[in-house]
Amino acid sequence: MTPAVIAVVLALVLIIGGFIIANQRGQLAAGPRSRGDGPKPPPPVQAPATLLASDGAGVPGVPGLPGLPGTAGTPGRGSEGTPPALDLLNPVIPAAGRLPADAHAAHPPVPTARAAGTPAAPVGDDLGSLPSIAIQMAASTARLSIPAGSAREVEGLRRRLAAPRGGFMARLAALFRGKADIDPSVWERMEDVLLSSDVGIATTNRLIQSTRLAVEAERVTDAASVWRILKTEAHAILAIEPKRALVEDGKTNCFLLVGVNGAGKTTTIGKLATRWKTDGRTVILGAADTFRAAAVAQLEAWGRRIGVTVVKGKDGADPASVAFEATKKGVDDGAQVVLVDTAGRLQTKQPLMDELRKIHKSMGKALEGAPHETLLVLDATTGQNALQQALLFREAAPLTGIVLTKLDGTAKGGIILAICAELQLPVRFVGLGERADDLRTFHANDFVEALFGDDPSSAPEISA
Ligand SMILES: Nc1nc2c(ncn2[C@@H]2O[C@H](COP(=O)(O)OP(=O)(O)O)[C@@H](O)[C@H]2O)c(=O)[nH]1
Ligand SMILES: [Mg+2]
Repeated sequence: MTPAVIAVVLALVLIIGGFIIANQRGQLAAGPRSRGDGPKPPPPVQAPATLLASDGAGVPGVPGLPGLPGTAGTPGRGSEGTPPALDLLNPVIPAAGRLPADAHAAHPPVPTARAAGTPAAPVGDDLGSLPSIAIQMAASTARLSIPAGSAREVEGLRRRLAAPRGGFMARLAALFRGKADIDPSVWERMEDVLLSSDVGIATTNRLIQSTRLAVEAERVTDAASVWRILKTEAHAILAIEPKRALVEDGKTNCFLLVGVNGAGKTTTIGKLATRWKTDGRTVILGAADTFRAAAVAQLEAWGRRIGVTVVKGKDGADPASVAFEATKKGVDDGAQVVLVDTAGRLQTKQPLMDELRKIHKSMGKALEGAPHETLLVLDATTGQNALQQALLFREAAPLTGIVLTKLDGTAKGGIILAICAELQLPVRFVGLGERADDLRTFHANDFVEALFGDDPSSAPEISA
């Protein structure tokens, strides 16, 4: 045999061997009751939140119990691969809250416990297929709960979240309220509520699956316990630890805000500047949305109101040069905060992304490491479309966090779960109105507490 023939034979053996192993793994992960809707092996089962610390590193209070891969705090599928081509001018709006079958091609959903259209299985019916180690771990840690939030903060949030609480949460709570025990159809009906509240297919599946897993591990069927577990699993999705403090002392902290027109960038900058100025920090604003004179004027109005310097260019100036000048002024003045506003017009999608790339780079030229935060501003009322925007903007600049605005204006609000689960980016702030003080620093504990309350009876009656 020549060396070439030996090499070909060896390669064939390796490929066939690899195929057999991969196939066996796929069957293991799918278990005996997988959906059976295609030959593709589904990704492994997610561990329930009750198993995980918020940073995904392990279980608090349970030494030596490691976190499992692919869950809270670990890079998710959303950060891998090439995002699908997106057309924001013609967004895919899923009918009845459901995404088209190929919408998650680059982000395959966690398999559901049931195939579409088939009746939901009774509680725990298909949990025999879950790895027994996961169930044992869940059982041993099932009593872990979310750390208590600050009562005042939670109460304030609860009032401002009246719209999503009256819609999304009220519909969810209605599945549990007044019931001693949950009935088997609860999962199917929960799926409908989550999908129609902008949670999205992938995250809905993840949430339901991990909740069912933990419910089985705890061996509970009463509505109050299932509600508590659902809340814990939602918290695990939302609790993504930011990599750094927003404003570090002794340096010029530079922020770049990006997002589509109308998302709330300029307003958020005004709100942040108000907050940090009130805290006694020196703040500089950069008007790099030079596309419309009105945009510069809007930022200047905020600057005057708050009493902070606004760096702007001449009409039609290069936005990157404005961002550079603002950053440089921040450094020269020893300012603690520089906030750079940008344009978000989608009619010129590609130039916008090129422009953002240039702005990002120019800030880095003015100060090494800047911008320290690139925050994507998303409007919660745009639902699943916000997720598509995020995938697009992520190509233009390395995003470090999300500001989710207008949560006061939607009866849905489930997009916050989808954003965290699929993008694995921390939500830094939520916008709850148009006023300067209507911006809240996002704390997953407080947020979940405000939305869910102690039990289903604390949610309002359905109002929308
Ligand atoms: N209800 C509500 N309105 C908001 C919020 N944030 C921004 N807005 C409003 O959304 C509109 C667009 O905001 P703007 O900051 O100009 O968006 P930009 O184009 O991204 O800069 C304005 O009317 C804002 O007052 C919010 O959290 N809640
Ligand atoms: Mg603006």
